[in-house]
Amino acid sequence: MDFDLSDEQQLIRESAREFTDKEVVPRARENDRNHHFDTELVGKLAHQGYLGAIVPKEYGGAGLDYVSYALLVEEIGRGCSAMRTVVSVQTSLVCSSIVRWGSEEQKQRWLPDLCTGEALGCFGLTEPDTGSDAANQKTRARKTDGGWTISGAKMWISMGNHAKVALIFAQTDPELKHRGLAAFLVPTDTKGFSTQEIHGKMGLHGSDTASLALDDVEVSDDALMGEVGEGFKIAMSALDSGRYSVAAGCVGICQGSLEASVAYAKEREQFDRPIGSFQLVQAMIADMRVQTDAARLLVWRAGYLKDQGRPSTTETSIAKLYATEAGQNCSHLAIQVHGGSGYVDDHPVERYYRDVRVTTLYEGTSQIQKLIIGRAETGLNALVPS
Ligand code: COS
Repeated sequence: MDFDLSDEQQLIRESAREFTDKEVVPRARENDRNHHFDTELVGKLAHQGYLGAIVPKEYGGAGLDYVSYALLVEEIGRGCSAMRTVVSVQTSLVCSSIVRWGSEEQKQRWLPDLCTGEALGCFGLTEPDTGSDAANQKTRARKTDGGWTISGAKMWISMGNHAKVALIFAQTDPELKHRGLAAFLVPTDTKGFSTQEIHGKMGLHGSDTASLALDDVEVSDDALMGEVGEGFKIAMSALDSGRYSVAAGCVGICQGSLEASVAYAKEREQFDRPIGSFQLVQAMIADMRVQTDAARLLVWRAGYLKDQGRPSTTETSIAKLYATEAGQNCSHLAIQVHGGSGYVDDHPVERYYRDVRVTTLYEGTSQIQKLIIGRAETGLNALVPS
């Protein structure tokens, strides 16, 4: 077993750290306060090659391995979860799906623009009545001469208001259940496609979140990605990458919580001593360190399996479950270390605490991850009680 990163991976990590400290961190608080989706910063992420980092070079990506991808996602996640969400959705949910399932024509059409940030993509799986039960899509796709007509609604869609292409999952034949689903690459300027911004989120204020409406949206046959009936597999394989990316982002929140707490505990004095010299404060710091390390190693293990082309669904769920829960614990502890100062946005920990909350919900709740892990461990399906 080799826990060392290669020289190239170390370089990727260092440059992502530098980029995050120089470009992402200074804007994070204001973007959060102003609920501003920072498209200029998205352009900088793209310029760094962080959108589509795992896309092969021939399609405009950086051609990175999954462990390297985790390193850069961790750094962006330490800086700002709203920007990390852009990287995760664009790269893992949209680009990686097109790389794996798209036709050559679809790859040529979308990947170069997605990698340069010329186009943003969104992932249209969740619906107002369809969350954990992802196979139960109400959106319908009806075959027409030379194409498809799609109607339905999607909910909680990151980047939905800015995307040029939406990966839409729709049912073609309800009798077939999950085997009737199909995936479509829908240009968002198609007639009948509209979006609305979702307001009132607890966190991720710098992220764009939308509901989508598809009202008899007509697309040609070349919008269909994969075969009819492969939609559910496409969605699940996208989530294998998306959950990994969310987990890596949460390692960034853990690391950021730890670093902010160590710095504050050394500087803040009470009883004529830095609070970091108190055992109970060190206990909190130790808890953060342990959870950060454990989360990171679980992410790297899942990445190692992905890089080898080996099955990684269970290990990805383990990493996602642990890292998202660790992110909540660490940001919670970090506020405790900061005391009253942690309750306002002078320090990043207040934002970490709000931003991390969604990560045990989106891309599969913690409960869904436990059911996937439990099924793998026992061979018994407890997903839907019979
Ligand atoms: N990659 C490729 N295919 C997969 C897969 C994966 N990771 N996981 C499952 N599949 C395939 C299975 O092989 C099976 O194929 P067949 O039809 O050929 O047998 C099919 O998909 C159905 O799989 P499974 O039986 O596991 O589906 P279940 O209905 O039992 O469970 C859960 C599906 C609940 C795990 C799934 O719906 C899920 O992950 N829900 C959460 C959805 C989610 O994360 N939403 C957030 C959206 S993004 S914000």
